[in-house]
Amino acid sequence: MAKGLAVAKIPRHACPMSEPFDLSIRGAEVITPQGRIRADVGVRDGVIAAIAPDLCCDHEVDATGKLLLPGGVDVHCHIEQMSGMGLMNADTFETATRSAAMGGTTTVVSFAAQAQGQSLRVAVDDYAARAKRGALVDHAFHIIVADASVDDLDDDLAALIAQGHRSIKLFTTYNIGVDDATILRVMAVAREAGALVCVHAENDAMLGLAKKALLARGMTAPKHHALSHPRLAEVEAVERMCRFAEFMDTPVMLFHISCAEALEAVRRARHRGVPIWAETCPHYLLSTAEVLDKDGVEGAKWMCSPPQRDRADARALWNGLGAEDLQVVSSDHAPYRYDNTGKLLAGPTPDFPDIANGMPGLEVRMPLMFDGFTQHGMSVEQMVQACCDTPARIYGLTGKGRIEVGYDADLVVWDRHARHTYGADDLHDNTGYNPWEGHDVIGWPQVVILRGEVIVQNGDCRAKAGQGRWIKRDAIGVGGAGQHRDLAFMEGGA
Ligand code: DUC
Ligand code: ZN
Ligand code: ZN
Repeated sequence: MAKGLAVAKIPRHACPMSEPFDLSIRGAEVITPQGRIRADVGVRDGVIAAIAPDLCCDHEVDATGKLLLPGGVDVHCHIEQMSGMGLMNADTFETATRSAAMGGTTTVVSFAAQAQGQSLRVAVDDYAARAKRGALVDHAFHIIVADASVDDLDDDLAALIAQGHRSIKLFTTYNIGVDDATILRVMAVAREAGALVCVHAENDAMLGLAKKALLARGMTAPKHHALSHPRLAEVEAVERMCRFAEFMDTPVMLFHISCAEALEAVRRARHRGVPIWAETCPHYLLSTAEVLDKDGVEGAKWMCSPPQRDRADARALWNGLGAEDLQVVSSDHAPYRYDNTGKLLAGPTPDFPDIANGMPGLEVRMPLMFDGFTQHGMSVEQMVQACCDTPARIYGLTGKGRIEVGYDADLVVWDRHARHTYGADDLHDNTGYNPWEGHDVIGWPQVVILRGEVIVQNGDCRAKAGQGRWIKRDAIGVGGAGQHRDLAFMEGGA
C-alpha cells in the first residue's frame, strides 16, 4: 500500500447525490488502502457508499482539518474471561467494549475459553450470549482449546469453524497448555475447516525451571517475573510453532512477540514460505522490564506474559513492523484490578507467581500506536495497516478495517494535533488504574462511528450494551492443498 503523505486531488462535482446518505463525514484527509485523499465519506445503511467531494447530507460530521481512520480492529483481548489461575478478569463485555470505543476501536476479537471437561460448543455459546447482551462494538471469538479429552472435540471444532468462528487459540504452557500431539491435531482440523491457529508460545519446562530457581533464592518480587520468563523460552516455542506450521502447512498466528530472537525466528520462517503471521503489543514496543521494578509490589500492575523486555528488543520490534515481519499490533487487554479481587488476590504482598498476568490495553492501543508510529518515523498509513486493515484481513473479518466503498462505516475522526497525557485512572474499563499514567500522546479519537452511527463524540460514549454484532467470519487459510513434503503420503504423494 502507499506509504506517502500526498493528498490526492479529486475532481469536484455537485451535491446533492441521486440517493441521499444517512451520514456524511466531511472535509477529512481519508486514510484509504490506496493512500490519503481529501474527500467526504457518505454512509448509507451502515456501509460506506461513496468517497468523493461534496457529499452533503442532513446529518453531517464536520471533520475539516482532521484525519479519518478506519475503526480500530483489536484481535487479541481478554473479556469477561477466567484466567489460567481461575480468576475472572475485571471487565464485562460492556465495560471492555466501552473502553474500546472510547479509544477508537470498533471491532474486538476476544476469547471463548473452554473450561476443563467442557464441550467447545457450550463454551462458545456461553461467551456469545454474554457478548450479545453486553458488547457495544462488533466482535468475534477465538476458541481456546484447553482440554482435548472431551467427547466430539474434532467434530465440534470443525462445526464451529464452519459456522464462522474462524480462529483457535492454543497455549504451550500454563495449566491450560496442550501437548504437541494436540497442537498438531487441532492444526489438522483447522486446516481442513479453514481456520487460523493462534499460539501463546513459551516453553513450559523452561518457565518452570526458571520460576523454581528464583523462588528457591527468595527472588519473589514482581521484577523477578521478567527473569521467570527467559527470552529463550519464547524463542524455543516460537521456532517450534513455526516448524509445526511448516509441517502441517497451516496458517498460524504467533501472539505477542516480545523479543528480537523470536521475531528473527518468525522472519526466517516467513522467508521459507511458512504461512506464519505474528503480532506484538504496545507494551513491548513502548516499555521495558524496568516497569516491573517499583516499590513494594506496585510492579504487579505491569505484569504480563511474556514480560516486557529491553530497549534493543523494542527497537527490533519497531523495525519488524516497518519491514512487515510483524503484521499486527493488538492490545492483549487482560484487566485485573490492583486490589484483592485481582492482582492482590493472594494478599497484599504476593509472590510473583501468585499475581494475575495482564494489563488493560483496549482503550490506549490506537492512540499509543498513532503516536508511536509517528515518533518512530512511520506513517499513519502503516499504523492503520497494523491496527485495522491487516488484522481484519488475516482473521477473515470481512467488511472491517478499511475505508473503502462497500465496507462497514466504522470510522474514527482523528485529531492528529491533540495532545493527551494519560492519568492515574482515566480509562473506561473496570481495571481502576492506567499503566500508561504520565505517558504523553499526540493524536486522539474525537468521533467514533460504528456502522454509520456515532458512538463516541468528544469523550462522550453513546453506545448501548448489545449494540455490537457478532461477526461471522470467512474461511481462512490454505484449505486442503499443500502440506509439507513429509506429509505428502497422506494425500497420495510419493
Ligand atoms: N498474557 C497473555 O498471554 N494473556 C493474558 C495476559 C498476559 O499477560
Ligand atoms: Zn498469551
Ligand atoms: Zn492474551
